[in-house]
Amino acid sequence: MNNQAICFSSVFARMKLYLILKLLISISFVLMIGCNNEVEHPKSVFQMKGTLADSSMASTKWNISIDSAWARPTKAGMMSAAYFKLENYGSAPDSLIRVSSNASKDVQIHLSYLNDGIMMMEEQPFVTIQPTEQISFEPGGYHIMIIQPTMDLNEGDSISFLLYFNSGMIIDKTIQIGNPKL
Ligand SMILES: [Cu+2]
Repeated sequence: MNNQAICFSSVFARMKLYLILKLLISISFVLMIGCNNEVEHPKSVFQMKGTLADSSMASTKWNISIDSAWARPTKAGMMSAAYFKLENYGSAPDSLIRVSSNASKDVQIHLSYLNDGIMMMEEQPFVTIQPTEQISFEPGGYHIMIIQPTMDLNEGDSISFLLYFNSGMIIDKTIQIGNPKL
């Protein structure tokens, strides 16, 4: 191999490395957008989406249950997600508008979706549940993102959540770490 050929192949190798790096950076950027978006949602977002349930404390019977709840094990400072089945057996629609936890000061409502074969996720300002409706928060769909938990979340541990609804209802829920079905 002469000098020129060696030079050419090393440029080619560097270009490949550059492209791989670029790909990795864009993937991590997508993940960052998915998880670290701390943007406050102004009221206009609620109005834009136009589906926030119009439930007032006076007219709503608070009849929402949360079953089959579990959260992913993880280490402190990493990411976890909580899943459950939400059911509205009351007569009025309601919307889950905020979630907080003792495990992290940054807990978000997320929705995962496929975009060109890549799993993405996006913060949701709220999730509306109609009377008699069941909504499953599950891997690949809605989930509660627990960003950088302050403690290790080990299988069998429990963490607590407060789920705030548009009606004014607040559900206090203890959720176990680890999927009971696995
Ligand atoms: Cu997420």
